[in-house]
Amino acid sequence: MRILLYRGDGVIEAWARDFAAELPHAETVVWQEGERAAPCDYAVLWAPTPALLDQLWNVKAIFLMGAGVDALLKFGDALPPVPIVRLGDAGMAEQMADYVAHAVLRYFRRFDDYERQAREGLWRPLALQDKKTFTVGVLGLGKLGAPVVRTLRQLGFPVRGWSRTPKDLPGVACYAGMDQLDDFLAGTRVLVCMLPLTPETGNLLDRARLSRLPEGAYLINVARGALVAEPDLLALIRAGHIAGATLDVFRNEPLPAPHPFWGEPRITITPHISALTLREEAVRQIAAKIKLLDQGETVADVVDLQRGY
Ligand code: NDP
Ligand code: OXD
Repeated sequence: MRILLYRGDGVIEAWARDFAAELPHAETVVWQEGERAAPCDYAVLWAPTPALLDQLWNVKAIFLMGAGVDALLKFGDALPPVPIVRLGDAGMAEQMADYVAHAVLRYFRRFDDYERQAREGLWRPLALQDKKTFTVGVLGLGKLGAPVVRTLRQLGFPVRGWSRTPKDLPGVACYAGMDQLDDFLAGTRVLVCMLPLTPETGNLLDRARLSRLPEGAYLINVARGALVAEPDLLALIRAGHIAGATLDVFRNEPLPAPHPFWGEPRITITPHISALTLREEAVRQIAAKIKLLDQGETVADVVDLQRGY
């Protein structure tokens, strides 16, 4: 069996070493731009070029080194007609839960305000907010969203969730579909975005939808920047309707130097790190799926091209 490896954004050698350890009978081939790929059974990649995709029409499956598939699906008709398999959790859910819990607690306990006060030399206790009414709403209840919801419940927050298809999660008020989105937003104090970027979800959080949130609501986006209409968010923060945001993802990454988000103190910025791919866990998961496919079995996390995730 031959496995082609490629990472458009970084080093691949350690991946090749780990695959060799997990699948000792497989030959791993690191593809370089400008090369003609040797015939391969599987490709494992991230951020491919059109030239690479063009050479993958005969592989049995393409595996992604990440959870989001938007950057691959944008190739449309140029995509090889083979199954595309993304990572399912692979250690990312715990990181997401840590990140979101931190951001929610930081806003709930007013640590931003205390930091500002400390810089001004102010010793001033602020009113404690009421946790019973401090509802956190999570958009997206999938491999990453569902564990985040569980963590928020454990922290004692009222939690509501929104997905495409109806869900039944213990202790969570579940909403589904566009028809229920406005109601979901109207009762959400902190909105956490964990949706895939698809033709249906792009710009979902525009001025109209963000305005449905109650005054003083807070946004945490750990999914994809293009889910949010950035100028609308900024305008609503400046108008005081949205209290602030913690953003890990942006329409253009790295966030360009002159972007107004950089200068807005109510926006906390991190560089797309809320859940990093853990190489060893990812290789273990992909290798296990390759073994299953090779035995003619089905695997989880195959992307549905119609849905776009
Ligand atoms: P999943 O595919 O497991 O879950 C997606 C969830 O979104 C599902 O609950 C799905 O609903 C819901 N959804 C999709 N489309 C719609 C829609 N039109 N309306 C309502 N709900 C919808 O994805 P993951 O949880 O694994 O990952 C989510 C996203 O997180 C990834 O797509 C990626 O963009 C982002 N990500 C970001 C990282 C970072 O470091 N910032 C790292 C990893 C991922 P249903 O359950 O009904 O299908
Ligand atoms: C992913 C990501 O989708 O890193 O895995 O954003």
